[in-house]
Amino acid sequence: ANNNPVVTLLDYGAGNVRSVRNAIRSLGFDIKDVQSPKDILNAERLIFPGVGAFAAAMDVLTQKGMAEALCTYIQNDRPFLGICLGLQLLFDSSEENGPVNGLGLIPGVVGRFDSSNGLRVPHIGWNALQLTKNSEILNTIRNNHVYFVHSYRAMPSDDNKDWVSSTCNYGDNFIASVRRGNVHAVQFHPEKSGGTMLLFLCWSFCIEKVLIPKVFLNKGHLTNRKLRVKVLEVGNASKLAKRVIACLDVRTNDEGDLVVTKGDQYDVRENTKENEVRNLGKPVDLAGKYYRDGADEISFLNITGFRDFPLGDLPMLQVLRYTSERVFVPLTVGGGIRDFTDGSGRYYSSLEVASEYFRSGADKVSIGSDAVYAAEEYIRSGVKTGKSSLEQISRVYGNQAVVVSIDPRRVFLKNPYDVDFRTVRVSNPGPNGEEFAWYQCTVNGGREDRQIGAYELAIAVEELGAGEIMLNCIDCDGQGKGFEIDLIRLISDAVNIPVIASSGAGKVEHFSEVFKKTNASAALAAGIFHREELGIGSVKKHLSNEGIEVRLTPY
Ligand code: 1PR
Repeated sequence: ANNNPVVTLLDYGAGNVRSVRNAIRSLGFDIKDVQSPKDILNAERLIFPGVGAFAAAMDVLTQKGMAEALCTYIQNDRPFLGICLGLQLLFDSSEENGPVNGLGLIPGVVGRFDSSNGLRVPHIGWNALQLTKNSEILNTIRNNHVYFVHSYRAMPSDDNKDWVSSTCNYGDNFIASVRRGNVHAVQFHPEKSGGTMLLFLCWSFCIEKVLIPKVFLNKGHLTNRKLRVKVLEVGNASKLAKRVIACLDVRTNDEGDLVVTKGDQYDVRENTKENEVRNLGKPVDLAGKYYRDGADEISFLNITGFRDFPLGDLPMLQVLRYTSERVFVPLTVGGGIRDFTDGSGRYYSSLEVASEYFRSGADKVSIGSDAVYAAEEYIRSGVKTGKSSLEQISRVYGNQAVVVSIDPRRVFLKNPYDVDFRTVRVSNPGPNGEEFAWYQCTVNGGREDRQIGAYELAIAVEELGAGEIMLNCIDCDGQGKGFEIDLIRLISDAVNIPVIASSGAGKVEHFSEVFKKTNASAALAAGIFHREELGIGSVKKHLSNEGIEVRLTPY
């Protein structure tokens, strides 16, 4: 018989709660799923990880009679933890596709972040908390960054001040967490906030009963007390941190094994007689290592997805499943997200492909080629059809779940008016003294050039619903000579969504350079991490020494 404590999970089927499940299990709890309102009323501890849109969630809760049960449960001060939408639903109402009524337990209206002053929305990344209430749980993590991803938020007011336990500053001070008695809710994602935040999940349910799951203790190399001290020591959080992302380009090698590979300007084959696919390790192992080293996010790119059908590629789904059981920071997966008809004539929509990735543990999907086609069509016709993969996935899962990966190549120009695309004056002139360049988008892993610039693409995909841009540069990929600053500055100034700078990192100074000279929100690297030339910890330490705020981890 299993004596693990049980957590009841309210998963109303509107989206992916896999990461919450994984986090709860990793803490040594068993999970009981809510099937009926009675299960809510009988729960010993209830976690409500709200996902999807506010209105849809309220509809389901009301239809299933769960809204009433939830109100009763919370009003009776039973142990409760709401996460993200699970916090927002407690308020009076939301402006998301509304106004829509919420559960009405906390006074206030949930509104959208105001992006009119250039604030990047969604708010994605690791930010700091300001405690407004003394709470043992929050005290423990007070100096550490926690992971947020949302476009809507509730604001503190006189009417709800009894509830608010912490705020976070992003544009303005919004409510990061509420607490009253045994009822907790957080706007951030403890399940995605690294090891520190697992403690939050754990303690918010156990501390009163001093029931720290054994599994957790056995796993950690520190006792809770020591860990607590350690956590407090390293914390320095004061604002939104710049993110450091490890990227794993994944493909099947010639023996049929899924391996992490890495190209030079997108060529992943060794310069040998056999011309084999470069093999830098196993995807799940490497992801785990980068997580422990302090990566703020992990990206998997299925780099042959444009020609192979990803749902036929079960190992990739398996990689996501295993990784999401061990890695508690956001996971992005890309490659092959588009409509597809397989050999037997069965049609799969891009939404089905994305849904399968989400179900397997991805938090975001990244779209490359298909986003280029959608942007071209949109620019040509001026009409949003709503049918592109980008639009459909962002409508169902929210734009924070959709990244567009841009693979441009630099084209030098003598005269900036030679092309119809946005050009830049380059910092380093071209081979024939050219002082200008435009950045031409490509598809199919850089194999085909398209008549659209990175600037035009970025603006179009933001309008079509992208929540973030992963900005590669084929010329710099694998070269270790630094990021393409001219390009990253151009794009990060052009859009209001976060931009991830990618391609070319070779030393710690390249990371500080990109953050000092551009408005990138994150920097991504692959080769230097895989070849162990640089650790994520040393990158973070350097950034921190340079006065750039990053999330530090207690390990
Ligand atoms: O077009 O939707 O199927 O998506 C394909 C995805 O696969 C795109 O995101 C595309 O960037 C990626 N991809 C396709 N072919 C390659 C290749 O290398 N042959 N990888 C490829 C792109 C770029 C980054 C790399 C950075 C940092 N790799 O992922 O990790 O450049 O590298 P570095 O730090 O070593 O310089 P679709």
